[in-house]
Amino acid sequence: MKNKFKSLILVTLLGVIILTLSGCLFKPSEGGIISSGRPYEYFNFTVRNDYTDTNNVELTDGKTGDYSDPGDGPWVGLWKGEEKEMPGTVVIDLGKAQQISSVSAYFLNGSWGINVPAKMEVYVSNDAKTWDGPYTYEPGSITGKVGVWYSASVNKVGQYVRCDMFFNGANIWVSEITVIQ
Ligand SMILES: [Ca+2]
Repeated sequence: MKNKFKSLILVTLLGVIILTLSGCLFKPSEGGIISSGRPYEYFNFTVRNDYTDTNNVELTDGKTGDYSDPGDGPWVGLWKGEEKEMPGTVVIDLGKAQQISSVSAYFLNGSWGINVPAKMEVYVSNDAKTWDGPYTYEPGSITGKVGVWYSASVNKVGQYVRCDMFFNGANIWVSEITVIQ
C-alpha cells in the first residue's frame, strides 16, 4: 500500500515536471503573428470596386489568394493613386507598442497583367507621426509563382506598421500583410 502511494506521488511529480518543461519549450510569446484581425488604412491607393476589400479586413484575415480565385476572393486590387511618383501605403495599428521582428506582404505575380511591386519599404512608429525606417525589401528574379511573399526584417518596437509599395504598373494585388513579433 505504502509503495503504491509512493509511486503515485512519483508519477504525479513526473507529470508536473513534464508539463512545466513543455510550457517553457512551447511558450507562444515569441515569433507569433501580431497583426491578425488588426485594423489598417490605405493612403495613395484606390481600392478597386471589382476586386474590393470586403469589410476592410482582408489584409489581416490570414487568407491568401491563389490562381483559381483571382476575383473578389482573398485578393484586394489596388490602383495607383493620382500622385504617380508616390508609393501606395498601408498603415496597420497593432493596438499597443510591441516588438516587431519582420513584416511580410503577399502579392500577385504577373497574372492578369498585374506585377509585383518594384519594392516594399516598411516603417514603424509609436504615434503614426514619427517613423523609423525604411526597412526595405527588393525582389530578385521571380518566375513561375502565382503569389510572392515580400519580407522585410525590422527588429524594432512600435505600435504602427507602415508598408510603402512601389508600383511596377498601374495596379498591385495584395492579399495579406503579416507582422511577426
Ligand atoms: Ca487576406
